[in-house]
Amino acid sequence: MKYPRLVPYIFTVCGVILVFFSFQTLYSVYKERPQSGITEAVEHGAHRNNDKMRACFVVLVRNEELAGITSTIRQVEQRFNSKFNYPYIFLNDADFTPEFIETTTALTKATTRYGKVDGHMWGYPSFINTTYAAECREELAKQQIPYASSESYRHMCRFQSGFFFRHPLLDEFDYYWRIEPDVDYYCDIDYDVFKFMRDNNKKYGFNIAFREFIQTVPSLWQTIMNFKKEYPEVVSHWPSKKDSLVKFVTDDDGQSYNGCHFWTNFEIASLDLWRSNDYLKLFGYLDRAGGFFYERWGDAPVHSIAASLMLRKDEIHFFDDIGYRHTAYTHCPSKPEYAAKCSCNPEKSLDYTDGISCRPVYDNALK
Ligand SMILES: Nc1nc2c(ncn2[C@@H]2O[C@H](COP(=O)(O)OP(=O)(O)OP(=O)(O)O)[C@@H](O)[C@H]2O)c(=O)[nH]1
Ligand SMILES: [Mg+2]
Repeated sequence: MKYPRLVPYIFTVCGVILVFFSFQTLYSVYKERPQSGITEAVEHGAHRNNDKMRACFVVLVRNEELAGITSTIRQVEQRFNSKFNYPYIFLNDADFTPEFIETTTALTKATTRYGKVDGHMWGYPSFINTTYAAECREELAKQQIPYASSESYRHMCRFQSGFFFRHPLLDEFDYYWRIEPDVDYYCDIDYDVFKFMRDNNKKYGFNIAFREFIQTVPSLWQTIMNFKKEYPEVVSHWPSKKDSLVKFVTDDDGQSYNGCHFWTNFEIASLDLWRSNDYLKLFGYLDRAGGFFYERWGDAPVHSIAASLMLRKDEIHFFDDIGYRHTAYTHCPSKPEYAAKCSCNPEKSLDYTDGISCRPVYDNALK
């Protein structure tokens, strides 16, 4: 080497430069870190918005409805879920057949899970008099009410009212979208409906409001009113009449039920609504009153009255943009901006059909 005496100086200069840049980097990291709790909260919020939602489709279905659920899932995938990949949770009171599992798994890239509903969620509770229940079914059948004589329909309604959200396969989720066999979804949905629910603080979403056969729920309203009297500490959490949607379910200031309900064969909602202590207490009270078996209480009036009393009206959302058919009834959005996304006829929409639809009652209750 030509200048061996320079080596220590070169090392010293390099060391100084290295230390200088290290300090600068550390300083810039320090400067860019959130300086207050507020910045941190905003960042956390922004991060949360991009999180995958803990949400799923819930499908209570029988093996023999495979063709019907295949048709529904094809549409759900095409209209929405091929873009978002939310899992499907299939539930059944019997074991799913390998054919059912194979066929439905092949319909989607999303995860599919299959669960059996056990006896305490689907069956007679010990306090039900099954002989009397059979007599009640016979009585109702004389009135030509759909499913009047069906036992399984009653187990289904009780399960959908008080248990599906407690099935272990749903433990990891916060929101659900209920789907059924043989329905149609008519519109492309290009945004994440679950994020919409969370970001807008919505707890319950529907698209058809219908009038119930009142003969199926003669004592439901009075039972709920009795609950309100007996549990003032629960009711004290509920919104005031003015802030709730109570006018959706009663036309005479709470004297009686008007039969209006959200059609629960389509539901997008928060699972916490049903898992809340308030709802669990209410459901337990209704269950013990026996109306799921001695009458034919549907999950639709039960969910609808509960949501209308327990939620503020701004927590309930009408999904106008989700065109839908179940049996003979359709909701098809009429706003021109949806025309290009939907394949249904707004003139066939149930929304303002006299005597059957409760949309006018809903609109009025919102005021
Ligand atoms: N596993 C199982 N699923 C059922 C049973 N009864 C009904 N379901 C499901 O529960 C949901 C509601 O049942 P539906 O028979 O469609 O009741 P509904 O919508 O009031 O009546 P419809 O107007 O005939 O469609 C559907 O997803 C059915 O597949 C049952 O006994 N076992
Ligand atoms: Mg149905």
